[in-house]
Amino acid sequence: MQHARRRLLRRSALVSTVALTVGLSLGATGAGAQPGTGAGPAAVTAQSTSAPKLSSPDPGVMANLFEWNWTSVAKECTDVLGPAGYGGVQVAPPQDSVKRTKLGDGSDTILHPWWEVYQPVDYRLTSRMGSEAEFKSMVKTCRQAGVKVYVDAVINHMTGQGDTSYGGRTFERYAYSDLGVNHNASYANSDFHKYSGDCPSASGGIEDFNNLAQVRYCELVGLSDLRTDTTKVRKTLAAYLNKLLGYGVSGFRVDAAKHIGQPDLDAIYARLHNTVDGTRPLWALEVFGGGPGILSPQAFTSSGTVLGLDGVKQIRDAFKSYPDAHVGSIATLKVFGADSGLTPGGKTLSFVQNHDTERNGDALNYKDGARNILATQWLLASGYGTPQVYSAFTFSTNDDSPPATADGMVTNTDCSGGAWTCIDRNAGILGMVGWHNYVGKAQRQNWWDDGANVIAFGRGAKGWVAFNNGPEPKKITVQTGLSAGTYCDVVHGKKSGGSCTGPTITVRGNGKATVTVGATDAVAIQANRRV
Ligand code: ARE
Ligand code: CA
Repeated sequence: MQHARRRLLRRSALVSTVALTVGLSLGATGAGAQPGTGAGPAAVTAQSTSAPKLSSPDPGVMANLFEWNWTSVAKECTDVLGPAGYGGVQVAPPQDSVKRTKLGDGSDTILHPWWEVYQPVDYRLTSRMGSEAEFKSMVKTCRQAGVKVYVDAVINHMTGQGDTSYGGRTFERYAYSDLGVNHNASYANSDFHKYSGDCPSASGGIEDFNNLAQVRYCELVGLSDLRTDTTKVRKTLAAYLNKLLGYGVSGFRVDAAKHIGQPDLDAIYARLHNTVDGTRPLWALEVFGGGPGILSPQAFTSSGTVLGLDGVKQIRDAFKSYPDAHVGSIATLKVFGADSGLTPGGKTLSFVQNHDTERNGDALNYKDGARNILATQWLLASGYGTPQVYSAFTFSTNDDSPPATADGMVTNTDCSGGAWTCIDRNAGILGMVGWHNYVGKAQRQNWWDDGANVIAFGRGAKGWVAFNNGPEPKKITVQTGLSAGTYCDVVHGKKSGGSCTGPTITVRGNGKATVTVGATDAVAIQANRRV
């Protein structure tokens, strides 16, 4: 008990130091995330009554435990994420969703595909990941472990199919009674763009992803598009998100943010309460690249943080494997971030893959094995964005359900059976989470590469790392920027007492070290892990 409490105190001291030193550039993000004057009258009223403007702090490294059930998320926070120094965890959409009782068209073979959760029915937290009580308890447990919780918020639309929900409610499309928030508001026809006349496409769906009105007002893959431009819908959505904030949630990944649009996003954000920590909530907007002008991820950085979906493709192309087994060239990563055309790091949630891109070919995925781990370790070392480590379930078809009961309820994560990837627990990744936290915002220096697939760099005098994406081990002699000494390789070992449980690396008086980096492997040292 005493021991656990001491550990907790130490963690929170660590977290606040990280927030102070690392949070500065994100401080600017938070300020920028405050809606501007164009947010409309509703936003202005809400803002004048809300607490003083505060920025959202740097979340630190986030694990994205996609569709882990709440009990398993809680356990992971306590057993793995907190002790390793993860600052946050992103969880799947927790609101009540469609529960399919029959298959769709002929191509449809899976009754409870993973994507059921993206079809809200109401805002009670009765999902396939667990009950409202389990959700609340998970948030509490994670926070006690020093891990903040970020929720995937599905607020652009309601369901596109089905008639019953995990919470046992029945509905018809465009008529969802008793939503469970905002005095049990309901949605009726008049709350959907289908009936507002704003959608210009013939089919009522988004036929052209470059057409502004279609993107905002038409239906994304046939999902009932909410009139987020009305005060009633904004109030209802804000009531849902404020309920989550009240439970201790620290912010949101906003699903389909491109389809809500900046003015509506700003107006909804202006209605949000502060987090229980007294800061503004994280507002991480899902905007796929490719759209012109106002539809581009860059154009959403004035409304919040954005997901690094273009970065995912650059990482894939540098490492390469999926789907054609070719090796790319990680020497290209000397330039990565705003200088390679991506959104600025301080405004970006960066990752190697998420649940869409691991399936659509845009990204490396768990099937790339060591190469995927290597890329994740590189991301943690790069200093770009707020890095997420994606950890989910294995699949053979794009629609596969996570491991679940016949009824669709997700079963507890079992990291031994091969059904879950548990990448967040990989020992080398855990080592790099600690390394990332230790080097903080230290500048990259002493870049070295072989022109192909071996790279090395330091972060100030605090840490040094090398990656080999090639098929053979490679011996390199390079400047590390660290002072002379023998250091524990935190990718393959841990410092325990005065020694390292894995290999060590010796830095000579001139700062140079001679190191062999294994094939598809990394090594990393940090100034506070000297043996
Ligand atoms: C399912 C069925 C559909 C059915 C629908 C409604 O698959 O056949 O019509 O239900 O009944 C996820 C799944 C969908 C699923 C949906 C609802 O991926 O297959 O539909 O859940 O259950 C665009 C959007 C972007 C969106 C992607 C998928 O801009 O916001 O499409 N991503 C988020 C989530 C998804 C989720 C949804 C949104 C919906 O991350 O997981 O869908 O909540 C170009 C464009 C992009 C476009 C991209 C598509 O790059 O520029 O804008 O992304 O193509 O690849
Ligand atoms: Ca919309």
